[in-house]
Amino acid sequence: MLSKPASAIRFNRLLLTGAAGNLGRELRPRLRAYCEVLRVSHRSDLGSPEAGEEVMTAALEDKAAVLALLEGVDAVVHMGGVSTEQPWEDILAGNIVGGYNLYEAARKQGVKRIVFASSNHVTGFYRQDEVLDTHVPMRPDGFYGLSKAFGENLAQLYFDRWGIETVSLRIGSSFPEPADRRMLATWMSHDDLERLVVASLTAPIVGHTVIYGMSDNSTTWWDNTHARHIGYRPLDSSDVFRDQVEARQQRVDRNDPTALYQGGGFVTKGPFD
Ligand code: 15L
Repeated sequence: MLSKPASAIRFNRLLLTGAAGNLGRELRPRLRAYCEVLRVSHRSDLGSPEAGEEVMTAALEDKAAVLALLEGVDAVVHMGGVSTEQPWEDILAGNIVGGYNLYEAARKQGVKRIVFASSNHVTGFYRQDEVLDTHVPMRPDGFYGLSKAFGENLAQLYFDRWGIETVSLRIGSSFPEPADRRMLATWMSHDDLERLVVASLTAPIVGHTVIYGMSDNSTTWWDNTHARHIGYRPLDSSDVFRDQVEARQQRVDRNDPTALYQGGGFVTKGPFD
């Protein structure tokens, strides 16, 4: 966790959705430092609030619950929804219907900034020998990536029609350490995730900006030139793990689609029926 001065508090009430998910759990204690009140939500009960928190239970497909969730909120960090390839019905409920409910609630409640956990799987069918900027056409690698593409388009619509600003974070692989060679390119430390979310919340003008969520890795497939106004500066790098990752995974099969495409294992997952 980063050390912050008291002046780090910039919001009255922030909402964190998906607070019990992998990245929600990481962000929950970190975001408390940036607001007077952190409202945390999940589809299942989160138990008692920590100091400085409000806890709410809301399934994203429940329109009325999501409308109540956004009442009195300055900005949203939207980590909720389905975060891997899953049966279509779950993706439809959490990411498509849920995304619509969230933006409709933002419009009705006057919330003006959303930081949206999109995913690198929006462009997962580009090859690992290509370097993409954030304006290339989407090439989702599955139904999950497709739902994140919908989320980004939803964000664009709500900015163009109603002026609600979003930073869509195409998050790579945010884990304690890179697990394999692919993650030498896609890895983002949890401290860099915090830096990215805070920069996205506080940049003065963002419209709808797309930015890849990665650390300062030597191997990279993504170029954030078009998002430099966000002011995100990663301070960590997968490079410190390179030797051990390469020792663990000495060979890469060039004929394996999961090695060829940026989406890795996601390019062959599902559908599930
Ligand atoms: C994602 O979008 C997932 O949420 C996460 O679990 C990782 O698998 C990540 O992508 C990745 O591409 O490594």
